[in-house]
Amino acid sequence: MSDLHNIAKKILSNGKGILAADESTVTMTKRLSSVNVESNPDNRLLFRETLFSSSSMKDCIGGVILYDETIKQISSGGKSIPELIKDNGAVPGIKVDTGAKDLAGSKNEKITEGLDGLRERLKEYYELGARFTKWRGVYIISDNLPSKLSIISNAHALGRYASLAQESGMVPIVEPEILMDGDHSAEVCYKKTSEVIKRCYEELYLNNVDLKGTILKPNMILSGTNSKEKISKSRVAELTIECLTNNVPSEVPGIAFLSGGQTEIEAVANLNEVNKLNNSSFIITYSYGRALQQSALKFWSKDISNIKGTQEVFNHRAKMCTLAALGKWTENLENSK
Ligand code: 5MM
Repeated sequence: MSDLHNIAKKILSNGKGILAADESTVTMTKRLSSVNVESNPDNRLLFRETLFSSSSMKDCIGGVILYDETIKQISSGGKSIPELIKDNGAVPGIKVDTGAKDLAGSKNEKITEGLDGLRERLKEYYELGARFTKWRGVYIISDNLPSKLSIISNAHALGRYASLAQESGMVPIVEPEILMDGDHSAEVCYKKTSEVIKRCYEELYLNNVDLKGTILKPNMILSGTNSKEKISKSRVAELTIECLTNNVPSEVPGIAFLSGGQTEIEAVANLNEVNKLNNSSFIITYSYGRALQQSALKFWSKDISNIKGTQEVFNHRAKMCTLAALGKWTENLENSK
């Protein structure tokens, strides 16, 4: 089996998931400001290092997605951040897109940039220890959106990125994120997500990407944040599984959801339900940013020197996510802190 297949499996197996700690400095500054902590390189490193050295890393976290600043930082113990992550049993990864910018020709939509010079940046990240990468395309739902232009151009970029990542010896995470914003129904989310994912795989085929050495990071099928529709978690799971089995080629080893603004409990309960129903060949797990970090960040902000306490909060979240990735999460376990 090729190295890429092994890396993808290592990241996803045994209920492990991915910690998405790849917030750009702008996003991280928003997160830190929301809890009244100054956003500077030292504080960003301290919070992230606290998570990366938690005891739950070994059993729960298969991979950590880093941002350019973090992959080059040195931890307080003197190890590089990729080394610290590796020593704690996980694979270091890196976000390689340079962000979603306004899409010319379509008002309100975005196109993710970062292809220029990507081959050279990938080489540098590999040397720094990264063994997987991530690129996120962002789509919005409203009457006629996402447009054909957004679907085709974001998929094109994802295809070219994935091929370059594999050429550099790293597993590409392909993340087409349909935002939850809007008043649309879950049926509409299902239809649009299907269209987006289908087009992504057409481009991955075209770019000769080895699908067994990739991971998909999609949204779950949910109704929009402002929708009046309330659907049960078992309906979310049914629609999500159906959408994925109909549109994701079976060679893809695994799917790791983004949390997308769901609360920590919603993200864990929905993932658990999906796994209870999963009879596909896909490993289905998490690649959460907010749904893994929110409580820990809030706790840490009260006293940024309380490393142990912060780690306990994070360990609980990581454990709950892993139970959900195995379809074994319950509310009792959630509350058994
Ligand atoms: C962690 O947040 C990442 C985005 O940061 P920027 O917007 O600053 O680039 C994001 O790519 C993340 O990996 C995914 O969206 C999943 O995060 P959530 O919080 O949705 O689980």
